[in-house]
Amino acid sequence: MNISAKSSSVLDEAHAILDRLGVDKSAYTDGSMVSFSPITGEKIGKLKTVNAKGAAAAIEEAHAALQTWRLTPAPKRGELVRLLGEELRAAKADLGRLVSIEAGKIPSEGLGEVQEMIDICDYAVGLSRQLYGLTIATERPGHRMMETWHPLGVVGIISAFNFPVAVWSWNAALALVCGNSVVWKPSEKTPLTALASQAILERALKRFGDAPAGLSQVIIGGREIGEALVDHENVALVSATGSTRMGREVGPRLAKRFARSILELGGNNGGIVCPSADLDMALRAIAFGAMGTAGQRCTTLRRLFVHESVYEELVPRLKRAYASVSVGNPLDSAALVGPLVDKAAYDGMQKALGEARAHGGSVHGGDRVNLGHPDAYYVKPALVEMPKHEGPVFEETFAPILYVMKYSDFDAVIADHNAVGAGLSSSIFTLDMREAERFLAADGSDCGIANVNIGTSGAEIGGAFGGEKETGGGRESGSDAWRAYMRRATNTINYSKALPLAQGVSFDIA
Ligand code: UN1
Repeated sequence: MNISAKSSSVLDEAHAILDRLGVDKSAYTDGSMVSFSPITGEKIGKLKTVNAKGAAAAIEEAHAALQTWRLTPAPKRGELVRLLGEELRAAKADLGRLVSIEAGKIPSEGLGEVQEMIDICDYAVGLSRQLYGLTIATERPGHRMMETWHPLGVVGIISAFNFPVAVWSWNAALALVCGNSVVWKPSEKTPLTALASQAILERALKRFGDAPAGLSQVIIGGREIGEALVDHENVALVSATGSTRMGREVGPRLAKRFARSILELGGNNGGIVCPSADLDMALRAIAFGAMGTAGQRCTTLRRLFVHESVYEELVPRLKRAYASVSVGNPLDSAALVGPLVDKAAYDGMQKALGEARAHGGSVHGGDRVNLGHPDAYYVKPALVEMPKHEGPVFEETFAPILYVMKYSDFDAVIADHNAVGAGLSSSIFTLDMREAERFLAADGSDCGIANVNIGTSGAEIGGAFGGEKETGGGRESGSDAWRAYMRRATNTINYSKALPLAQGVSFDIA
């Protein structure tokens, strides 16, 4: 393939954006890793890659940068992230469009992803003046005890195609204000948006002036560079977003060398519609949660439990919404549902639908939509009425499939809701305070995110993002997620003239 000789509007537009953002053309026209646009299925980049040795060199450079960055006052580190936020604001239209081109998102979701990046930058700037520890009462006179938070080290980021740039920014913005350096391995499906984000960061670095070289880098390549991040002794933390299968490999390898991990893995998110639910509101929330981003969010609604008393009212309306939703090219239409990322995603979806049928499920939608691009995979979102919570319902299929089940008993539906491996996001639609509070209580939803009268997807950056069980247990973004990017030291200072031992121990040497 000779990419530069081939002309196409998607390719041309992607290259024009990269050019405007200052990415060197040879980085994406002259290499061996091919990037595709799911919108047309065509090749839009040939990226230069690094191997494990190149990854190790990047890690070592980041480790050298750490030595000065960790001593830079945190509010000054915040200034770099403030500039990154400014550059992202200026580049929002371009980067959002590139996200649409490379990940297939509709324009408002591509732009929304960049907005998430801007939001986390703002958050991190404020945080750079709020990295605090406690002062703790001591049992000894003339002593003071406190905790200090120090930078952790090199932070490795492994991100997925579906939020190709926002997840990097959640981690990088926090890691940088916390005094760490960063090495990022983006998804092999979305390397162009990574180059663009790095170019935007480099603008901020240039304006900042004296940040150490190699402070925050992107490395483009395959599995071996991910392994280099996981195995390199100088990487203190790896924040990895992807499948549970990936997490099962990454987690133990990091644990083996006592490195830290933030794992943001699969989700099999459930929603419950109770008898008192505001059905108009529930309908919209379910539609966005299940069909938005073509079902390719970790937080996508995948399982819906509807009380038998409202099933006949809600489900036909949902079916109509599914039948009428616009599926199309996000770049030249007002479609709400864009393409699946690739053929493997389409095949996975069809396989799950086949299994659902075999379990007695009745499938509405799910067919391929032909837009004249043989290598692009557009589908009608599928709503599947399942007689029971079983079979493929237990699996996360990264595609727009919503399994709908009828329930009658509240305790039983909570048990079914929690019966899957993943524990990322969940929601309940009810106006009954007892049901709402129970869902949020210790014996309610077992997920990291539990919502009332809001769908499962589209979390704000201010809360901690992540989930339990097979989702991996990590937390990113807001709340006190920053603590995972720092190490805590407990300091006890004796300003007295005596040396009392804790717990009343005597140890008087002659
Ligand atoms: C993901 O799909 O990996 O809550 C992240 C949401 C977005 C982030 C999703 N803010 O849907």
